[in-house]
Amino acid sequence: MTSTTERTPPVPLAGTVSSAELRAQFALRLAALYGTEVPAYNTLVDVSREVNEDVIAAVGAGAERLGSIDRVTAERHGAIRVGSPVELAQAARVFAGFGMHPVGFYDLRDASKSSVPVVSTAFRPVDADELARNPFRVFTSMLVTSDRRFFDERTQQRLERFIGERTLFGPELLELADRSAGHGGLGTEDAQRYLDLATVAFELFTEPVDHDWYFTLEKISAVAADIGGVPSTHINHLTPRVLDIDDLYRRMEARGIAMIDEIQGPPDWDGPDVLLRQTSFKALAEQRQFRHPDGSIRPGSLRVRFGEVEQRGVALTVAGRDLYDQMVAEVDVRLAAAEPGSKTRVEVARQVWTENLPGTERELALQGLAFFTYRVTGAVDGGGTASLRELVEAGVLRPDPIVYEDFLPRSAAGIFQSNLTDEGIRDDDLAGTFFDIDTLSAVIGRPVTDPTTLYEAQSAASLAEATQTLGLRTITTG
Ligand code: OOG
Ligand code: NI
Repeated sequence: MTSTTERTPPVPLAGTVSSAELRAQFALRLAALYGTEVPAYNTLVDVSREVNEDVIAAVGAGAERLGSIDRVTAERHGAIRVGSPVELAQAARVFAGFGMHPVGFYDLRDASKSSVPVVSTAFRPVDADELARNPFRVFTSMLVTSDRRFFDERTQQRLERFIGERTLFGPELLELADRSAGHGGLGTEDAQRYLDLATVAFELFTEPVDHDWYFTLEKISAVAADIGGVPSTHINHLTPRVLDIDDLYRRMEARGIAMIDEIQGPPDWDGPDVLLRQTSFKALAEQRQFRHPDGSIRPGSLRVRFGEVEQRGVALTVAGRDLYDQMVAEVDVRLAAAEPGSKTRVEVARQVWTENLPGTERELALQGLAFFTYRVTGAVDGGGTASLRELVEAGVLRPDPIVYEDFLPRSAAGIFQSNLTDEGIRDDDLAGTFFDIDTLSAVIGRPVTDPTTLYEAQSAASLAEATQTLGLRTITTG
């Protein structure tokens, strides 16, 4: 695995636009584009801004505990879907020029009840200061055409031929992206060209869609049709970040926008925000031109693109994540045992969380369940050993939460799923194609980082610095 220092971005030359500036511009360009394609997105952004302003007015500086208001206001994630290893490797080059690297492996084939034949990663900045400059990330899914649970041999071949014949990212775009990645930015003119070409690559196609091919695929999986049944990739959704997702959900419904039934991820509860909570409005009908077998071209409608919003919390350690996964499983068990309709998932979850998860950030830190950096706010007699607990309890160290920058497979599957009108077809008697973080790294041609190593490194560096500042030999944890 590549270390964090090896990933330190190259310092851009004077007169160039840095990859962080390029990334911020890229996020703005995509937002402008997506707002013209799916106007309901603009409503979501407006409501998100209102919610954030109200939280800041009510809570003040405390609202910035998980990121400055400037960062949160500008923060977006996008989602795109590609059809082959070649397309994914090229997407990785396009994103690398914006200082966005593959982090995390998500297998949505097993995480969903319905037919979602993709594996995914997220391209995002990895260093804390790059994240602070602009945290734009893109959840990127690749269709697994060889997976027999979804595609028979004939469909696989036809898919691979169709996808092999299209070009998502042209040579000029890839060349500019490589140059930007190598130099940490581009000269002003090249920067504009790179942004133009990269934005156009994610614009919705206008060419007609082969009607019969699209709907053959849609019967198997609407996600497969959206990837392998159309001439190019496009933004599936763009997601703003809010400080109070429950409030946002109510305000969107009050405006008459149909939201999915539930907020995905952790429940609304009295303890600290952890990981990620997400919700979305349902995919809207959009017109496309379809080419029919008799050669005629006629309009029809599709539902694939939607709007999503998220609230982020503190990143969990491996132990914290295990506990989280156990709580999710416990909620399923209790919900299955309850009288149908007597309790909502959120009600059950709130109960399970209250019983199992510490209700304060401090205890999350001291029990090693979540990641924090530590600020020195006092002094001790140097030279010896002290425990993290005694230092925090004496007010010598103050834990600051490290925000979760990644995604949750079950929520991602829930988001995919809630927007499918039909479950599709999946034959679980057949073996799937094997994929893990290493196979995905091989496809991309560069290592996909395990997100936990990034949080761990950040937390360990801050403890090492605190140990030195306090003149201690060691600070013991756990
Ligand atoms: C991606 C769905 C996952 C998220 O935020 O969890 C996702 C997609 O629909 O392509 O974006
Ligand atoms: Ni998303």
